[in-house]
Amino acid sequence: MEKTILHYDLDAFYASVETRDNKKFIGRPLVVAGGVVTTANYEARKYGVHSAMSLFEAKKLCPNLVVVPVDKRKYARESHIIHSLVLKITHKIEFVALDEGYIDVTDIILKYKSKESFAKIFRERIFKLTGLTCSIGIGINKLMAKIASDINKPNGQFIFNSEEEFIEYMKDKNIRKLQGVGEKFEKILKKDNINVVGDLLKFTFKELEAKYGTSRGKLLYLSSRGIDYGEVKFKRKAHSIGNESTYSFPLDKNSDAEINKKIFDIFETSYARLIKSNYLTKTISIKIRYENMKTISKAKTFIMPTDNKDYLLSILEEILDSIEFKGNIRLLGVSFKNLAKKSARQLSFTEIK
Ligand code: TTP
Ligand code: MG
Repeated sequence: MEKTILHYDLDAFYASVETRDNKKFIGRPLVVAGGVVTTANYEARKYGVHSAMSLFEAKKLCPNLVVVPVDKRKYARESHIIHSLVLKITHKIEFVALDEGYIDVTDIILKYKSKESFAKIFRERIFKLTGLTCSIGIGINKLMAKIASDINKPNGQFIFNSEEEFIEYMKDKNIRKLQGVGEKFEKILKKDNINVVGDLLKFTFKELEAKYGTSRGKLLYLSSRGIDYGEVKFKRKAHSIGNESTYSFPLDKNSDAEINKKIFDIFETSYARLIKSNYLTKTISIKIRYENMKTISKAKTFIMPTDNKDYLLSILEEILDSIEFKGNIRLLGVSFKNLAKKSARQLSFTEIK
């Protein structure tokens, strides 16, 4: 049976939360930023301000810009409210970011008048609960739903009912609309005179594969035709315990001693949390965010769950030794994953009533 997949994405998420909480910001260009813009509201976007831009550059483009610091915990709370709402109706959901997710609504939609009315009700429910607007896309797979949710952004919705409808809409759109076609790939394609999605329809899979390699050929062939067999995967949130610090003055990538000291301090807090929660861990992970917002994490998993501090510290050092810092650092974090309750033990058959 054909599926119905919904993709939702909150509008200017961090910025909308901040505006909701401070009415005097309404209608003013605003960014949520440290040294770098995480998001710009739609008023600021009119000036060309966008995420990943330095705050300095953003202020140059828009001198009367309102700047609000990042409060990740606050946004995570909103995200949690939305997740709880969705989980009340279905577990067929894949949360892909704090403000974004796919829901398989194949069965649910049957109880509603139409896809349009379901999408509208969904947006209204989110607004009522959080005071935030979101955009929704519905398609017969994830690929279509994701592209659809962007079409009438902000506070809008769009629906593709079939591959034909998708192709009809996309054929004259820029190839950048396809997920996976970034700036560099776009340049390559344009050199080959492939400018709009419709240009891809002239090629067979074999031809695209020969030109651009198997994985990119496949991406182009399938996504230009709206084909996607990926399931909505419900992933339980990985349980982890940890701590992280953000630096408004990024740490110099060459100051090893300072960086190490910071990591060990963060470890102390994470470790205290681990002990307090009565968990053992099998994985330590270090997270690093650079000035340009690129975030990496490096983890090491060991065989036996443990909470032995010396052992964990030795693993932490091993990970640190293997990292080469690629830029000045804006955030550091240490977390423990693969957790097991310390008191957990196997029940014997006689204990199972
Ligand atoms: P997005 O959904 O990409 O952007 P958005 O919700 O701000 O705007 P849109 O209306 O276009 O959906 O990202 C969601 C949040 O993730 C965003 O509010 C801030 C955060 N974020 C960063 O911290 N850094 C980034 O580089 C990006 C792109 C987003
Ligand atoms: Mg968003």
